[in-house]
Amino acid sequence: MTSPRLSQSTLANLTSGIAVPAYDRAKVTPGIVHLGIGAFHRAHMAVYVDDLLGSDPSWGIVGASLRRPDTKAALEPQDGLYTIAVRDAGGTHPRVIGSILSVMDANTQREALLTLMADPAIRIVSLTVTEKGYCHDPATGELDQRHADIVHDLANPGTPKSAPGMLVEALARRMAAGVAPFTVMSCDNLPNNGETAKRIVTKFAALRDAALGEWVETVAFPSTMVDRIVPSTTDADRTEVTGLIGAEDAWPIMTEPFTQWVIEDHFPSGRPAFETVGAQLVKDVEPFEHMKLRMLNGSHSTMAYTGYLGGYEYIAEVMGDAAYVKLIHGLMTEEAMPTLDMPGVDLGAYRDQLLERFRNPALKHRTWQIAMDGSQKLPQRLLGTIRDRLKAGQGIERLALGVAAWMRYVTGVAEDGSEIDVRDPHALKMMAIAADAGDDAEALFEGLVGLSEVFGSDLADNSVFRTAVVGHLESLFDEGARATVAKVAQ
Ligand code: CS2
Repeated sequence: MTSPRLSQSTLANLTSGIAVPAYDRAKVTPGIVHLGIGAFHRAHMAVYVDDLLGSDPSWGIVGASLRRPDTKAALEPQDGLYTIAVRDAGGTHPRVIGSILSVMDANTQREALLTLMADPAIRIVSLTVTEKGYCHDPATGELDQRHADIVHDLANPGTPKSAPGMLVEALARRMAAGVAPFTVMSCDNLPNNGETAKRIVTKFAALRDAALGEWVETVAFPSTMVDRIVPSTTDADRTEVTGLIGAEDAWPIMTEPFTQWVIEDHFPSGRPAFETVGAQLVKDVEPFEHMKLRMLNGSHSTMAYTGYLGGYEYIAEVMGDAAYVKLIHGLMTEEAMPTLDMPGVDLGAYRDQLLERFRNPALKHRTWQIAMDGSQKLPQRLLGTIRDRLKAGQGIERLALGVAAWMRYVTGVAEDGSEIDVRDPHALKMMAIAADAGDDAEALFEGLVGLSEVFGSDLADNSVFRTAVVGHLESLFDEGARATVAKVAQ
């Protein structure tokens, strides 16, 4: 028997005991537009908002996708409803989320989306557009004015494609109509994500028009530190969730029990009472961002490249290899933690909790998924830590292995000679560099370190960095990832 589709009208007939929205969805009105309605947003912010709509229904979310229409196609027949399925060793625990009122596809509904973003009812525009969605230079955090979408949006400001272009056009319409700006809340894994978003968006606005640039200077861009591990949903997940809830969900979200959200409390146009649903509202998010990017994400990227090369498909499998665990424990303890200044936070306990989360056997988190977009991720995950340590004359052996494994990975050829599907905005450029270098570690390092948008101009000339990374690269080529990890972990 096929199950009915999850929707407002089938909500009452789900398997008994499944948690569903406890508030009247008909009373919820939009207060937030979210750009980049991917799995992460639906496992994180949309859940916090779901928790608070019962006490304040004026903060419903309208989600928008800037690239692919598939989320809209999945959620529209479901009236925006979807399941989050929390997985741990004890099983899969489903809950239906109702905070997303509708989803818009920016490519086909651009004008309607801009009109909504300009509506005074919208007081927050939040973002999970991934690192590359900011159209910036990851090494400096500045707007990349040569980016094809930015060139397009400056020439066609009324029909923008990029996130900065959409934000600025909506803000321009608010300015023209005498409507106060919305607050822009970045929820991406960027350092100082609020400040970074502000720098990029105000630059774009100023390039459009000086007066607009000045007005955008007054917009609030609070920083946030977001954390929840969210692997991509598979067909097997869809089948499992459909069986559990008794209705077909075209796009459930699979996640872990842990969730964290630290938010800079700067919302002049108002905000939901996020603190009542588990978020931490603070004055300065930066230390939390550093801690998370350097410890969680730095470990993740290192495990993704060394793990993929070593033949491990999932993070939990990597964690089954004692040498890898030792490497990651050492990377956090010896190399990342000493660079962090977190009074009142027990970093050792934070590390141990991360190792436990990475071990979650029920979470099928692919190394390949985390390996994506490394050129956008390396600067804040590994290179900042490396710079701090080099300045202090401290060792970088494990961090340098993360960088070397990335360089080895982007050659596009695995250890068994099979092709690696390298997903990265610079993939073509990097694979051309790799093809020229062959298996000459020095030449590969030389070519890739020349990507100044990733490495800036300082690291290429640093002999300690060069020696460490080239040494690891030679070992990766000659002995393979598992043997190299075992050696470096010692
Ligand atoms: C991961 C992150 O895919 C990746 O690059 O490192 O998405 C990670 O799972 C989240 O930042 C956890 O909060």
